[in-house]
Amino acid sequence: MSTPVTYDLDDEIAVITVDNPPVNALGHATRAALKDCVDRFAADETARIAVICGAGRLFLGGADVSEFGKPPQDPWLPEICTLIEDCPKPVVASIHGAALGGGLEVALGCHYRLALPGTKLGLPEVSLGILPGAGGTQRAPRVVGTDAALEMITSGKPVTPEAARESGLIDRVGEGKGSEAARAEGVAYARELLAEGAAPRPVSGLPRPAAPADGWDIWEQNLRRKFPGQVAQVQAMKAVKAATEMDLPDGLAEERRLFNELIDTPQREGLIHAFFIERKVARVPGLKDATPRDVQAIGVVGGGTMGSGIATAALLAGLPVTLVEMKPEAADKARATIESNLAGAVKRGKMSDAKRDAALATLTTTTDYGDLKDADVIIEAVFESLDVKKEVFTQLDAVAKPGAVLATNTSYLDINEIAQATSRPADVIGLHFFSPAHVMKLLEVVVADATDTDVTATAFALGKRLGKVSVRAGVCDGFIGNRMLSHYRSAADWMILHGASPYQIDRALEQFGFAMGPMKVADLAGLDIGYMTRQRKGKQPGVVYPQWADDLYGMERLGRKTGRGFYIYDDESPKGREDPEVLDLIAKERAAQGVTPRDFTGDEIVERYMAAMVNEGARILEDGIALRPLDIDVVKLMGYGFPRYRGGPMKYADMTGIATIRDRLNAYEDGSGFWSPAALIDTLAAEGRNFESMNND
Ligand code: T1G
Repeated sequence: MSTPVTYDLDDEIAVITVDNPPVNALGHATRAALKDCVDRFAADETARIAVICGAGRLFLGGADVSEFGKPPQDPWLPEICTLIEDCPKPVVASIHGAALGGGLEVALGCHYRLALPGTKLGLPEVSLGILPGAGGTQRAPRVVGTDAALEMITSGKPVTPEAARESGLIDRVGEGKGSEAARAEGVAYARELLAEGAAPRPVSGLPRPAAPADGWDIWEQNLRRKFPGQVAQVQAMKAVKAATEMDLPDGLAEERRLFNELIDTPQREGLIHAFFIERKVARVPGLKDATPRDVQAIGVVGGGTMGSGIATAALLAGLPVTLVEMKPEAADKARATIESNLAGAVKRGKMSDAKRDAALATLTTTTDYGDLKDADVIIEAVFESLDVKKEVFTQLDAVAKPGAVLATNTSYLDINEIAQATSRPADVIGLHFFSPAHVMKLLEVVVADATDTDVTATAFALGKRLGKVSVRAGVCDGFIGNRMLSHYRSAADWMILHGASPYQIDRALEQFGFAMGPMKVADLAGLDIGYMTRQRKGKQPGVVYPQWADDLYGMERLGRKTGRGFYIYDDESPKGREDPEVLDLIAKERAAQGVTPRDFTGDEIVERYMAAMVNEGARILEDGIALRPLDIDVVKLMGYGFPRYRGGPMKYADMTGIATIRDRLNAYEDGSGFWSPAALIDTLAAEGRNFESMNND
């Protein structure tokens, strides 16, 4: 078994290389081998200086996240960082690709630091519900100052090598890219340091950092506002505060104490779950041996908001686009929208001016379907009408080259019917983008009955190229995300009819962690969207019909875009204020249905809402619309504002207890059937299993 850390000499320079693919995570074996190599360097009389670098695509990806929740094994990472720092001979960190979390903390234990261009340098631990636990909260403030360290640690955002050099986090930006260049640059730097007679320069020798300019109270207030309900950020701030009040050894002990408090929190469990499923979701059961088709050019039909957004996403990924619209002026309007989208990307630093110009040079807007003849994937994004889409696909069938993938962006229509409008149903698939399509990362890949597995594989490969997190879904009304949304929105309607106010529901769910409550979301999307859906679906047995929402539509109160919906939006209250007339509409409907309203607590609102969400998720699994619970979690986390630190609705159910969810549903059931638990929930509860046990199926 090869060692995960190697030691070799380049003259008097010891080169310690971490080689633990895929990301040089500092798991137990790697930590033990790294410690052995540092000890060997200290004892090696030939070696006068050491360089630590990484093999493969990056320096060090941090602690091994899969070890969290298990008993920690020594040597512990903080000890290794201190061992390096206390080394009697200088140690250089030569960084490429990424130095994240414990990876950057190892570098901070070194005496000199170099990074190659394009390297990500960060302390992202709070995004996992923890804090830098190997000295980062103590050493970073000493090196870059308290304010810069607080920003880096509480945001979790990486910095560039150039910014790191400016702040003093690193000493120099090297040249080249990749592990070989990192080694060469590190050795050259070490040789320079030897020539200068450089001595070890431990961070522990730096003075204790000062308190932040704004003071701790302001920092804490800001963190609680920016990260509502989350605990890691304020806890990390407390660790940095210890750095300003204690000597390094005591500060390290306080950091360890604060770190250990976070390790056992539900938020750490939820965030780690989210981290892993966002990667696992792409490994779709049954797709392993499928071969994606080659994609060099994209066609888009329809230049409205979605079509232009999809075209923008393809251009951002360097793919040429041919966009077809019905009329020249519509095609021109689509081009203008795309240009505006790309200008926004340049403004956000996602694209250079030159790349934007080059991308636009590969955009063709036309009214001639024949111009789609060379496209490898054609994505339809026209009006949500089955007849219109079937007509479009008939035309595509006539012009698309053999083997071209024909995709529809429909958000709920039957893709099997659309596929049957062509002579090549095996090449037809759904690519459900979320608006704005060039920004939202979620992509539902909707597999129809006849879709070939290599077409599905092509869709996932395209999604990855577009920077999306793709989730496989089956064909039904609303696929995964919108089908669930429809059901838990009806749970909210049930509660409104029986006494809860829409504003109380929003408050309870925002307190639970949703960025926006369902009524605010509806006002933002436009109440006409919900109205159209209800008209399409009609009244369903056992499901409360929100007549008050239809009344608002009839009053042309469509939400933000008309200044009034569930809330009133005006200069006095730009974020919306409650509307007594909405409560009157609801009271009228309760009276019409003979319902006597009762009080609801915030807890009951959340528990009913979540029980309904989980219940529909279980039915989606029973119907095979989602293959695994993790697919459902990813959809809700990436596309519907579900609080990330709870890991997703199915993770929430596991952490709550499946039997508890079942018992709640049974207690709620009022004879309408709306609340009765899905068979899968009964089965899992009876077998003592949970949804996680289905994620490996
Ligand atoms: N531990 C374990 N596995 C990891 C990992 C990690 N830190 N990072 C990535 N992986 C796995 C990942 O699940 C995937 O597995 C594969 O590696 C490739 O990942 C003490 C306590 C490094 C920028 O937060 O940001 O240090 O799906 O697809 O796009 O204070 O991975 O192939 O089976 O993302 O090239 C802090 C997390 C940990 C970094 C590379 N470190 N990782 O991106 O590859 S906490 C992080 C990343 C800590 C200390 C604390 C990215 C990457 P699979 P990938 P990539």
